[in-house]
Amino acid sequence: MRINQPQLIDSTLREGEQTPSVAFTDQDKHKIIQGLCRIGVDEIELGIASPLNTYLPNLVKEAKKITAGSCRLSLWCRCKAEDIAFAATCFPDLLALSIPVSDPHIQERLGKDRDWISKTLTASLQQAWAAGIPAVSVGMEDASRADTDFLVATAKIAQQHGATRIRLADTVGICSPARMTRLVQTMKEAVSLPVAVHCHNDFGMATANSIAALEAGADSLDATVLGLGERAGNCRLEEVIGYLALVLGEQRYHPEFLPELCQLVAESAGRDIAENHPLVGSAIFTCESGLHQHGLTVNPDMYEPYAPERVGGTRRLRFGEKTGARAIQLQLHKAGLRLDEMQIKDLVHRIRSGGQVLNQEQLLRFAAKCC
Ligand code: HCA
Ligand code: CU
Repeated sequence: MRINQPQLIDSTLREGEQTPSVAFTDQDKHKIIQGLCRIGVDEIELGIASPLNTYLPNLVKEAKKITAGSCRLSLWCRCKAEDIAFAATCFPDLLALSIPVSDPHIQERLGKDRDWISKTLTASLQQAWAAGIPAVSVGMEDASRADTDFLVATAKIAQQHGATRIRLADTVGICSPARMTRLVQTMKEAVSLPVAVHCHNDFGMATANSIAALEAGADSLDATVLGLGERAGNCRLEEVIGYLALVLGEQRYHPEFLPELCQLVAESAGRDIAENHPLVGSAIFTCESGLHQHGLTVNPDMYEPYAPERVGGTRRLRFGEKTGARAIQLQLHKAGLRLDEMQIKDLVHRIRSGGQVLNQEQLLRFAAKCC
């Protein structure tokens, strides 16, 4: 499926830092910005513009030095006059204004009505332009639970008042790919602005929903490293970079730098990376089962969607109770070791019942001892 050339917005330093107990130091932030830049993200959301976040003007300044114009630097804020005024003093390349669009958020949380939302959004956009902010995105919070007519009407207001793009937030992660597809199509039909999506991972579908959005015509997506974010987090940057670069052949991103960046964020956030974590888990290229080992030895494409080296990994074969005769035979053959049928049978039996898992080197040593 053809997709528009996507724009990746990283929100590790904004939504990612909303994760309980995650607080990046300035130094962490600088290194993360460097890593994101190297990978090729198009925009970095640096934080929440609020007068309480006094560190932000300096962070934007530092980020400009680090990125040297290679990606857009944005700030996120609510539609509050003092926050927008503060954002302007930080000189971001773009301000991501956020406004709730679902009735529960509008009525129960804010105690307002739809009309108030429309007026507030209009005033906020006018204020942002008047303050000299060069680009303004409008994020529609809880878009996936909003009334479609009001969602469209809000997007039209954003367009009418010059918004640079709109962003649909699946705030509680309830979308499925098909639902996300419909949401994006509705938006693309309603306005001529670039459409972004912000997907949460409450049901493990954030990446699938983000890719579905791109396939449905969306122009940008939000992601965070390791999916850091509220609750189950957000769309994982490593997964979308991986999919775009390694499956769809998008050349602008550099998945080979993912392990380093993910490790850095994991350490800064005090998180472990599961060994089977997509793209960056330490064991994702380790194989022990006979069927897969045989296929991998014939041609790695059989059981790998991309070469491990593309993400700085190495294929590792392990030989133990799941390993079959054919896979072992192929390994020995490749190493120039010739065993007769009886010897192979005996070797396989000993490996499978030995209660140990051997690596390739250990297998060869073990086999040499046996013959
Ligand atoms: C949040 C807000 C947000 C906003 C997204 C956006 C969401 O819950 O912290 O402005 O595009 O998920 O709705 O992150
Ligand atoms: Cu969010």
